[in-house]
Amino acid sequence: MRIDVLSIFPSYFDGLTLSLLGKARDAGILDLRVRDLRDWTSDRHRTVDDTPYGGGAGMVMKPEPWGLALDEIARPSETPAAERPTIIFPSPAGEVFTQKTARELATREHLVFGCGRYEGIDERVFDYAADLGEVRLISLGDYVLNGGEVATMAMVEAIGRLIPGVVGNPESLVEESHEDGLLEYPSYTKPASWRDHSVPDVLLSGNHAAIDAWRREQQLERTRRRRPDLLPTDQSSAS
Ligand code: 6GU
Repeated sequence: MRIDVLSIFPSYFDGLTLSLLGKARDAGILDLRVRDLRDWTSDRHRTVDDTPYGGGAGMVMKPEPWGLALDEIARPSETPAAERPTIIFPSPAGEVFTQKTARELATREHLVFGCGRYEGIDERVFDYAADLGEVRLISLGDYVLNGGEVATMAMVEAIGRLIPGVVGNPESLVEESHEDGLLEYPSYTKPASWRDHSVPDVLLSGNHAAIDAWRREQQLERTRRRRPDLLPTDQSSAS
């Protein structure tokens, strides 16, 4: 998979060279390219923002650097078979990113992330990008960050670890929170008793059917308690 990131703070993404994703890059499974949006400016100050038409607080990202950058990065490739890129703009005004979104995007050949700052990007950039690929505005959740960089890092990590070969043991992908629509069960390791807290007896029993049943019940119980919104609504008790 190829992932291009456009940002005015490319050094934010240095962390993606660490750990699993760094290994995936070294192994050639993930071709991650981080680019500085200011490389597509031509004025002395490398300006990427301007005041908003109609007034209002803050600055808006100018369309011109985005247009030039997308022309270079998202333009249909010379390879005729290659699919059009999926162009993602992290935005608190977008659809909410979930494990389902990550699974869907992990099947793509080429993702482009456009990280906005300030009050946002000139709306025409999204229209223009739609001529080059599939455009998605995606939010991490209902809170506000200062820009798209942290959101992009979260999405690249969630997507990247689903690419075959990135996570060594594919079984560890299956047993996680959200993969089966429930929160994951609690995990314990040695010692069996630690500072007066002991590991639940069933996990020491060697009875695998009982362990499976206990883990399932724990998943349901903590999902009911912490994230009832994840459970199907009970039609039978509807008034
Ligand atoms: Cl994707 N961007 C910004 N700026 N804030 C956010 C967000 C994204 N998701 C949640 N808050």
